[in-house]
Amino acid sequence: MTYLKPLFRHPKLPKNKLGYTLKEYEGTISTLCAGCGHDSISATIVQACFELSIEPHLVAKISGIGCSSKTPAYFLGNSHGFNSVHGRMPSVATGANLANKNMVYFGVSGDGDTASIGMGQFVHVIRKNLNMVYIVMNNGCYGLTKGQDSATADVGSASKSGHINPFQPVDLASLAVELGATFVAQSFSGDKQQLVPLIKAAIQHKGLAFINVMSPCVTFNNNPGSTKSYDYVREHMQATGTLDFVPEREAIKAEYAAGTDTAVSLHDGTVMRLHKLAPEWNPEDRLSAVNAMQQARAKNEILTGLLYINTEFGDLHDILNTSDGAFNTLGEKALCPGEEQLQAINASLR
Ligand SMILES: Cc1ncc(C[n+]2csc(CCOP(=O)(O)OP(=O)(O)O)c2C)c(N)n1
Ligand code: SF4
Repeated sequence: MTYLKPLFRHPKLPKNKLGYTLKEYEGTISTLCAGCGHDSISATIVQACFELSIEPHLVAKISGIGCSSKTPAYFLGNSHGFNSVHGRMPSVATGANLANKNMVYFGVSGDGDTASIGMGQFVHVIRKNLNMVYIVMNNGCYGLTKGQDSATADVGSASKSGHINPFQPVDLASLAVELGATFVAQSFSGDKQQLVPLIKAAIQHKGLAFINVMSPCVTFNNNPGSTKSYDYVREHMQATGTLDFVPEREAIKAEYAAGTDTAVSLHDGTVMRLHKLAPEWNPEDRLSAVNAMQQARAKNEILTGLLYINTEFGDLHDILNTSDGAFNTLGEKALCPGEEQLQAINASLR
């Protein structure tokens, strides 16, 4: 059996600015269960990268362990990928990013991978504002190891085995805002219309862009009584607003009503236009984001869309004042500044 997709493509398939079709952004055939939310998220990443005309060889996909962490094999087959260790995606991504800042980084994780074994790494990568898109495919269970409750499972939620979770959930989006994340969004694998512009904006954001995506596990946690099932998520989604992503130099075509609309300029000149549905919420104000999330939680709603953004804060490279080029492009002189410099450093430390 082969997992490679056939190379044949219709000659009239639409092409992006680089002359690539959507196919150039796909990966191998998925081995996940049919209907798994994670596959829809992979398709959304493919769509976002195609629409932004990103060079696939300038993308690195790093993941941990889990069904979710397997997905980088199923998108961007022409990009770099590293399937690391359970919960350790952030530190591997940090190393790669520090060695080469001129790439787009996708960190792919699950709720088990991030909210349990990887919690420490999640916390610190946010503090460091690493320039990457951090996606959690959140199904409230450990899909790969047969559906045990994860730390994001809601209290009182029932899994397919009938087990009722007795513990309070970890709310990853609220935690990310609390820790100082500079871009926090929440979405649903079944809402491609919302997720594509969110991923595009996250790619353009300079700093850590965290997206918590509800992604139902059809095999172990899609039953009545589960709060991470397709039916439950669809019924309880409450969008903060709709989002338009306007690439640099492209005219803004839509009409925006004053008062309910906000434009956020990203570092590279691209603009996010938000049509707000929650009037008291301001995506650039941390307190109002926290408020909106708490209120949604009290009503058992899942707040989706962009929740918070801060474009003022520098990423890890700015904080550390790192060199401009990737390590592999630095010559001997830059890498080995010589005896005199070494003596000066030693002297300064005595
Ligand atoms: C150090 C270590 N501990 C435990 C495991 C077993 N394990 C593999 S995947 C996983 C949890 C996966 O859950 P999640 O991250 O939510 O991903 P999903 O499969 O649900 O997409 C666990 C506990 C492991 N691989 N390595
Ligand atoms: S077990 Fe669940 S999470 Fe894993 S592939 Fe199947 S549906 Fe997806």
